[in-house]
Amino acid sequence: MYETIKYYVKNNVAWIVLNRPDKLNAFNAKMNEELKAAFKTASSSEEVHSILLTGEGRAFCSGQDLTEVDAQMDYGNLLRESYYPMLRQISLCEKPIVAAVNGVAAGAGFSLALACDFRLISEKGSYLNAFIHVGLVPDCGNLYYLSQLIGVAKTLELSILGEKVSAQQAFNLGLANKIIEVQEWEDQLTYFAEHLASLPSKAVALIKCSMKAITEMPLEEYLEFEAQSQRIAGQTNDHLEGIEAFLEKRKPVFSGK
Ligand code: T3D
Repeated sequence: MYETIKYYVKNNVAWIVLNRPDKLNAFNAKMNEELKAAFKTASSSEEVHSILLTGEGRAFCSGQDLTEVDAQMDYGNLLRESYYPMLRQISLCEKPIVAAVNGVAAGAGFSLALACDFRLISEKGSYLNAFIHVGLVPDCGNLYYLSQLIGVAKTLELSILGEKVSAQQAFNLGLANKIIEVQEWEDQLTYFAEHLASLPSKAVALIKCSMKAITEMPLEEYLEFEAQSQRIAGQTNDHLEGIEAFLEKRKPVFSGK
């Protein structure tokens, strides 16, 4: 049984629900591990033809749990050991994966939605490339996926300014396949995932594999570059200040050091 997520299969769809609502479904090590296990199970199950990932409560995922980071930590290693195995499991999956963005998707939670094949966003949903607010660089493949979806200029804007992207803006940018009204949320996302599950699985898998072949090699190189950058960013005073300010619920004052 899982502690930090829910997992069940219905009508050939594996539902994976991030389940730490008190922390807006922030990632901790356990959730990373369980998410990886759930994607592995869904990937290998004959019963499962599509996967739907969403969040319990009012958020999709608020990124790394900031109450569990330690200033002494090597973030490069944390990414390599905890996040990348989970992301690789997603990348290896031949079945279509839908991120159902029910609320805010921030930091690594935004990256997680970007790593999926489809994004359905609730009219209450939003994206936030929050890394800059805690003095970090976007990680978990964020810039890699984001620049493929929306281009370099918009990626830079979202990443450096760190402004919230509403559901409508996300749709206009191409970061959502569909906006869903709140009262239709459950029905529409179920319909979408079950429709995907009903498509020719092999053809769907081959399309996914073809897309991956285009990008796989550079991603490995990029992830290593990203891990190095994050290690450096994680050692700055501005990162410490960002974390302290977040925990103290005040505006951070960055020094550029
Ligand atoms: O390699 C490494 O490990 C580094 C990796 C980094 C990857 C990252 O993801 S870095 C970015 C981490 N995420 C963030 O910086 C986002 C932080 N959260 C927010 O900015 C805001 O919470 C949101 C914009 C997501 C939502 O705002 P709002 O006003 O709707 O909710 P809130 O009041 O801020 O949050 C509600 C509760 O959730 C609150 O707890 P409380 O006061 O009710 O007890 C808040 O502390 C908690 N929470 C929200 N996000 C996180 C969190 N707790 C821990 N970690 C979080 N990321």
